[in-house]
Amino acid sequence: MDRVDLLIKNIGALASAKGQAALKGSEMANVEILENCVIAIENGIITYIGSENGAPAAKEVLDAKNRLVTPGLVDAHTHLVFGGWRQHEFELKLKGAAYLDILKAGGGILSTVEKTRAMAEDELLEKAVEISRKMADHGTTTIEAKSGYGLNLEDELKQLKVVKRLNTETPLDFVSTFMGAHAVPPEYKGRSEDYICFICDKLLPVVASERLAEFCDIFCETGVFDAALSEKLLLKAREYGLKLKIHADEIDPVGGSELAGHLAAHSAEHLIAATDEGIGLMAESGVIACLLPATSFYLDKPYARARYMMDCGMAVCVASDFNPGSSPSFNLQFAMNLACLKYKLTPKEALSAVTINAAAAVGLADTIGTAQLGKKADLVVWDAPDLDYLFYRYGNNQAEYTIKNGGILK
Ligand code: IZC
Ligand code: ZN
Repeated sequence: MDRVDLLIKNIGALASAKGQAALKGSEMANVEILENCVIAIENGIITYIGSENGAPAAKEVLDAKNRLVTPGLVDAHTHLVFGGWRQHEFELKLKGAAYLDILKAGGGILSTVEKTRAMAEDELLEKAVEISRKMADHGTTTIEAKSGYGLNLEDELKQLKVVKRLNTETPLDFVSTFMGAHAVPPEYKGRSEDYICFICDKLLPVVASERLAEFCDIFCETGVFDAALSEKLLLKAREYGLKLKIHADEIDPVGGSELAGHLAAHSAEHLIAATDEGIGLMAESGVIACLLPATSFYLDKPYARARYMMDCGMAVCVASDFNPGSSPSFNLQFAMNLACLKYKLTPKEALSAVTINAAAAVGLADTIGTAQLGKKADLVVWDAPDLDYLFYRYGNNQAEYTIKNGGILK
């Protein structure tokens, strides 16, 4: 018999959910722990999980040394491709300037737009490749990445092309989200409706025909885009075949979660200020709650009501929201700690939130998000003996090995 490509042996505990769909509410605790096992990988796919006795011979063996293995982390919400950083706003923020006030004054997202427009596609790519490498070092194997720092035809397409190239020029998988409606650009100051019309008429058709995105997202927020404009854009995006995401009620309850429910959006993001009614509507229509606790931490805001959403039957996903403003950390492990400490998720529930539910949030639950036969061999060997330990420690990178499509990246 031919030898398989890779055998991970001496796995102390393999922790993984099962299945090909998001886990809702109490189902999120359905994580199985298999002790003392091995995993065989062929052509990037998991082909054997079980005892070492029955395992196939392998060309390469990785010794997990009795540590914990989980599916690779899926970061289902990032603004990965951007120019510059925003350290010049840090003191302002420490002195009490609010996120939306900085944006209103032409800073925040708009300061990143200026720097992103000024960078060439290749430079943006180089920066994103470098960051994605570090994300993989921290256990992340699939990344959703949004545009939204171009805010004109040329620079939005430039960002989306970078995401497309990341897929071919790095070992990781990227899911592309078009977020031209991230802010009102200076050229359209005070004319948000005209800008949405521009996106609908000029940008969306190109994004769709060049197949540059799978999802469309919008920042539905006070002073950015209201619920009516958000609905207009998202309905148009759906006509073009894009799946829908919505930054809903991050800071103020402006009808974003209700809209997500009415539209049966694929996912709704943030939801810090979501109302009971909005949560009820989203639960009814199967919207995935993509929660971003590192942003609550960094903006010093309340934490989304994850447990309530789960009690209402929603599937909760947790992501980093990595971006240069409200969450300048790509370390998904920190968001996982906060999911336990602030949302009060158990380690099993929090693991589901960053694996199977995150995979579902980016439309990939059939191929990633669990360690199961036939799924992609995206795995992390943690410097941890068990799942509780992984979530209880914080502040240091606990990923020992990151395996993507059967290849050892770290
Ligand atoms: O660059 O500030 N919330 N968009 C909506 C962001 C945060 C990213 C940013
Ligand atoms: Zn975001």
